[in-house]
Amino acid sequence: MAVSRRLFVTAAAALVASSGTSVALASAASASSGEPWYRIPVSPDDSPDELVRKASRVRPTERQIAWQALERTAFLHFGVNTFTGLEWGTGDEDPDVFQPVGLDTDQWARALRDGGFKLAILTVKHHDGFVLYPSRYTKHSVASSSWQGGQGDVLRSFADSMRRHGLKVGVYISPADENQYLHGVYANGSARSEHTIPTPVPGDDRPDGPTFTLPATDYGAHMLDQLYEVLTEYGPVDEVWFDGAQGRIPPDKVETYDWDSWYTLIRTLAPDATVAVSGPDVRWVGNEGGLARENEWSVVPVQEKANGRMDFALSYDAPDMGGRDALVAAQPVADHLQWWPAEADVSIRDGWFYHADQQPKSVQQLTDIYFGSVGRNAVLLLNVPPDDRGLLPAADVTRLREFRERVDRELPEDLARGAHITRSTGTITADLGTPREVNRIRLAEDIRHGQQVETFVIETHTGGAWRQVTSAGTIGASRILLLPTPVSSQRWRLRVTTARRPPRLSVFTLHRSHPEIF
Ligand code: FUL
Repeated sequence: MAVSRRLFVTAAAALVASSGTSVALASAASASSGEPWYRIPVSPDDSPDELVRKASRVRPTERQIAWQALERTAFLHFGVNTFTGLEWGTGDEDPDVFQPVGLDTDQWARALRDGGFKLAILTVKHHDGFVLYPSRYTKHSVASSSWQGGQGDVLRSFADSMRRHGLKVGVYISPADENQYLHGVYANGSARSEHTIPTPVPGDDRPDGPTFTLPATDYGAHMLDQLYEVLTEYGPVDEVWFDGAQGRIPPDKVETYDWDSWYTLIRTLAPDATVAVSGPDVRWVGNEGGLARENEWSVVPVQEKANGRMDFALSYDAPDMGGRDALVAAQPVADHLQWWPAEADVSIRDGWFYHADQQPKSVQQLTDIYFGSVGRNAVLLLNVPPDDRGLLPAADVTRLREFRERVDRELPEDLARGAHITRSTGTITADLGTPREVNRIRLAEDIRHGQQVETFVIETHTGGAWRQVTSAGTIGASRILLLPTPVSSQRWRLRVTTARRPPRLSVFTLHRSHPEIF
């Protein structure tokens, strides 16, 4: 490999293009000029008011704003488990079990697009370590299967199909790797040392590209090599998903992951990609039911762990992640307040992988999940597992379409469109010209100005006075309120009752769902 023409990126230099940049700039900016940024340091001496003031200054990055706007994203769990019936593989599967003879990733893309999804994340590597593209760094891959004569490449097919159908591309790359554990690489106790990435292999015919010198263990370097392959050979990647589970690897066999080096590589090779959920851009909502909290904050207290890993300062399942009490409760361990928005993952079936005896969730369940995630300031990540033919099952395809149609009927035409709108700080009033029945209300803050609303009320003007119809807590990037029964009024008002600083409201739409079709 002709490294001389490559761009060399060292750990220090790469920080300039990595999450480290933001950290460095955040500290500098907030300390010197008082300007907002996506991550602001906190101290145990900060008063409760100071914590809230700091939280009000935190802002999302451009990539977080773009990610939040996706609203509906999909997971595709697919791999050797699809053929063995397991949820967590063993790492010593015969690669020849992988035989998706009817693979049609265009069918996946069409079904997801028709379901309203904007991005799909493929399990390029699950905990078993089997990878869905022909990697130079493992034999546990599609290249060792007789499927397509060892020439198959699911990742390429997936990425091409998604882009062709207008979906963004995400990759799930499991940090836990049972195959590498069995080969004595994962958790082998090797010290962190400088590695040059990509590691040359015999007959390497890759064109020149950037070369990195980064600290890593043996296994950390293996991950870097695979990340390098995925991020340089398959076109632009929009989300890299690192999960936190250990699979079947014994809990005492611990590999301390080289997060800082992995993030540096990703930021340099895929600067627009969000890194979730063991990553700095997106956090796990804390359950696998697809449900956000009633009041979901995108500014949360965090603490930095070994090798730059971003972690929760409060427990991931705390009932309040970012309200005033949470900011104070986290104070002993929090080192920063960060824009770390919630991603709510759930599977359309009971398992993450396909099992013939499971059925997709009902339209009603999916609709509840939609209101519980997108309707509560989170992005929905719905898993739809391809079957052992390599197709999304017909029942799931139908269900995805029905789900999209139902959401469309839940939130039809905005009745406030064309209404006479008046605004003052924290209040938007819509005069519809004539009384209209409403039972769904959609709200948003312009998150470029942070998340500020703590409580608000919805009121109608009835009998000469404003009367409360409903009230709630946070708004954030997306809040959808469901009224149990339709309310008819000509004048509707959103009034913010508590906020961290004057909010910028960007959406106030009124809808009457079409119950007759449900
Ligand atoms: C978990 C994994 O252990 C599951 O198999 C699945 O991939 C889920 C999305 O994340 O941590």
